[in-house]
Amino acid sequence: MIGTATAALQIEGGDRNNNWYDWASLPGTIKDGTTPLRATDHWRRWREDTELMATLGLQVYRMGVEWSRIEPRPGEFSSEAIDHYREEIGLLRERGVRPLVTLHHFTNPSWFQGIGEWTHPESVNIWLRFVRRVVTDLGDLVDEWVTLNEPNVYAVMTRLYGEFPPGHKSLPETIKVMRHMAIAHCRAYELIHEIQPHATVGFAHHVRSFDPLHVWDSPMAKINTYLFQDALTDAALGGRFALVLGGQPRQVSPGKYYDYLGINYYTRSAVAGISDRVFPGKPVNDLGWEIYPEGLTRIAQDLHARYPGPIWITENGTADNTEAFRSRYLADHLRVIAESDLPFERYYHWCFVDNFEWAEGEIPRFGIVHNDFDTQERTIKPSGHFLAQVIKDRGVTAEALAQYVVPQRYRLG
Ligand code: IFM
Repeated sequence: MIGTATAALQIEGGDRNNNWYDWASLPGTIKDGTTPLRATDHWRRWREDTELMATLGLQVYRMGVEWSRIEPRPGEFSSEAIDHYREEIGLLRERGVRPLVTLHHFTNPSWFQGIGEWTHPESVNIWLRFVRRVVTDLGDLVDEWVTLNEPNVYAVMTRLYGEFPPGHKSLPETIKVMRHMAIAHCRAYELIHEIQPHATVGFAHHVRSFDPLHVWDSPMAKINTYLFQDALTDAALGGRFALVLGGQPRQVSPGKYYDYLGINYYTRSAVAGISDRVFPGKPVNDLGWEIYPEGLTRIAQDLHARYPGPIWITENGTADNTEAFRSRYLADHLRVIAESDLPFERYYHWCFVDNFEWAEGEIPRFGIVHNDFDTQERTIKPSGHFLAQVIKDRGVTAEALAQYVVPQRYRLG
């Protein structure tokens, strides 16, 4: 099944109650000086967007619910926010688009941020209270869940590189955040199944290929792979916490904590000593990320060998502001999936409408639908028409290839 993915804060607009609104108000934090207050105004335009998804024939949609809207003050839940999401999800279902709901995607209510967010000793329980509420209140409409989005990216960007709020640079804090989030995932997996035994639950893991730039960089590439993603894989999927993540927590026993393997795949890194680079002369997107479709199946193969299960590509997409290569990118990634004998079940393209891309602001465009941020007018891009055609034809026909893909070229880095 094919569709698109997104996150609440990146599209909704209008919410002043979360850490990204606060962060974006500080000078120099967002490249183009924009804030998520505008985004794509999806909070008011969700009907129009949903109808557009249905027009394109999208089969599945991964969306987020915004914690700061649902629990604006600790322990106080907003029935208006819940009702809003119920209406939106209801319309998706009516239009035949199956929802997959993410329970945490990079953002926190300001009050949670204020107490130290995921470094706080009670952070897991505090978030689980929210999870319980959402799953209880939406459970008659949704039974597919992503607990957390990219805990490794969250930990590294908030606490190591300092590019996401609170902008700290501390290795012990990075580890603490990753540990707490891995515990949170395992506990949420159990909790959701307790409330909804038939639920399908996983987390969206940001994984990439780390390949050595020179032969002598091989050990470092292995170390990066382990520290950035594999230690987290073992903790969150298998409940096994290595010493680098602080050892086995009391609250989690080794076991199976996934119903699908959620993979967010974008690129590979060329590891050179302690730096992360890009292989020279390879196709790159507007942000300079290498376009390397084979990495997707390499990663999936490796993950599946250790943790067998159905594979859901919970994100895959590219920054392409001029629509120079997005259809080719789509075709190349769908091809490696189609040619693989791994159990790929879902493909969620990132993203539907161009949106607010965190510290990059509104600059990079990842959407299959163009957004004019001033007027909020949506226009389907050629890649949107291409994806719709692929869904309709249940594959890439020679005609679609000739029309959308053949004329496109990648830029080389
Ligand atoms: O926009 C992000 C998303 O929020 C998380 N995964 C990567 C995307 C593109 O950078």
